[in-house]
Amino acid sequence: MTPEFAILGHPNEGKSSVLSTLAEDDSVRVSPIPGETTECRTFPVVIDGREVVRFTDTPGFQNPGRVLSELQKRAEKDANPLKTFREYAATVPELHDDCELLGPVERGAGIIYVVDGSRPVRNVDKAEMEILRLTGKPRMAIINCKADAAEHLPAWKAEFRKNFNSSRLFNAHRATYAERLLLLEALKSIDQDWHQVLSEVVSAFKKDWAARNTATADIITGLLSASLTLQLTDDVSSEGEAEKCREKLFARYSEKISRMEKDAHQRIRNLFKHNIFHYDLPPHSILNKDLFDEQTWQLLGLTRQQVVIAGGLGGAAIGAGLEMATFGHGLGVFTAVGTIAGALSAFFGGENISDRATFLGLPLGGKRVQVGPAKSIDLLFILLNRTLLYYQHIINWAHGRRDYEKASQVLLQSDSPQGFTKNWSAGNIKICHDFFKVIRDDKGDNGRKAREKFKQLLLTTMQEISESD
Ligand SMILES: Nc1nc2c(ncn2[C@@H]2O[C@H](COP(=O)(O)OP(=O)(O)OP(=O)(O)O)[C@@H](O)[C@H]2O)c(=O)[nH]1
Ligand SMILES: [Mg+2]
Repeated sequence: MTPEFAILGHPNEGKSSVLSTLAEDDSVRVSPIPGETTECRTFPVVIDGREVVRFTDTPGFQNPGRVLSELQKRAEKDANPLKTFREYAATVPELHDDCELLGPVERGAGIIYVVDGSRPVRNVDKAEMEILRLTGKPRMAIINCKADAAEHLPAWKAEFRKNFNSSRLFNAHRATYAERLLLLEALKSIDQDWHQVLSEVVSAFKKDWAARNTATADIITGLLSASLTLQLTDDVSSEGEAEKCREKLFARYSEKISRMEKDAHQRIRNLFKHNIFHYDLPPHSILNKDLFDEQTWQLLGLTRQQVVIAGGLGGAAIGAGLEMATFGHGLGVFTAVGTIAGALSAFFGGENISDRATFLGLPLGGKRVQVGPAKSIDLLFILLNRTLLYYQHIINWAHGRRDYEKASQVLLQSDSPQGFTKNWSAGNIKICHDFFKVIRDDKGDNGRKAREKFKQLLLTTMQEISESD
């Protein structure tokens, strides 16, 4: 049987937000106005086509004092006081919400009680907790602090010790994948009968996460292969035209790669079930900079030491990298070479590659200008770091979070201005280098091995990002 948990509590404490984050469902309605949820609604968590657990959103308690006294009255004489109370409450209009919210509990759902721990405990809360205790159902309390205030936490915890099988801090706006798993793990302990089935739920969550990471690794290798092999050519008739043509080609080249990058990011976002909102990155994020912005390249490219390592692995792949590194970051990678076009041509070619000998068999005396494929491994590192940064944003964006503008200012202070590859070892650089070498030709055993190793490196890195705070 699929385990069900009902999220209960006072109005506006963040019940729907907690549910949204736990179930990774951004279709859950959340609102700053109390009383948003008026009917129960069940959200299934489906993994591999199978519903593994379901969470039910409920309206907040409206009359906890009255509900408690009615329940207490019945507790003395009825075999099932919850049932007889709900039969009674169904006939009293002002008890609509209270009757509705206890529906899932009556049918056997476990209870997750949500409070905003940044405010003091009041008598109505105590009444609600007593109601839940009287139901006799397995229950856990969640402290969702809406503001950064810890002074009331000891009082809340003391109440919870009396009334719940377990309690946990869980922030609907900031909870990460690791914290969601910890919460599910903790749910196991609230009732022995659920231990087995919830262990299966936890394994299903882990397996699903690993599958998403694998799909992300495929998206990243696909993006890198497509952009690093991208090649644009155009024909011109004179040397004078060639310079203009190169510039145009560079513009098209960078546009195309930017589009491929956006598309890859969109696919990653879908994998992690972010559907409804317009996703704004924090203003300080390096991802707001253009892919071909100088700062992007300074911060996310190879370090000087890594350039030297890559150089040692065989000159071709580092292209202009070594030259760039010796110019020094302080000078500005791009200006050091003179012009953007100059810098780009160092990285991506852009020279006249051949005389355009014939057109329909007639000699024209023109030139063919070619931009790409990337001569240097730097583009691989830039795209890789940017995509991993995007991944970090996406996996840490809690689904219950809806205050996008405010959120974007505080979100992810951990968005480091440097790339994830900054501290990579020579071994890892070699894996990237080998991947870069086979990127244009993935046939044969060597190509397959190099791709596999690179993908493994991506998976390890993503795992580390998932598990870090
Ligand atoms: N800052 C902050 N705000 C939160 C948090 N959780 C919820 N909120 C906000 O609190 C308000 C109420 O959240 P809901 O999830 O709708 O609360 P609810 O308990 O379902 O409310 P009702 O359905 O009206 O009973 C919304 O504006 C949320 O964005 C949190 O962890 N931090
Ligand atoms: Mg709600």
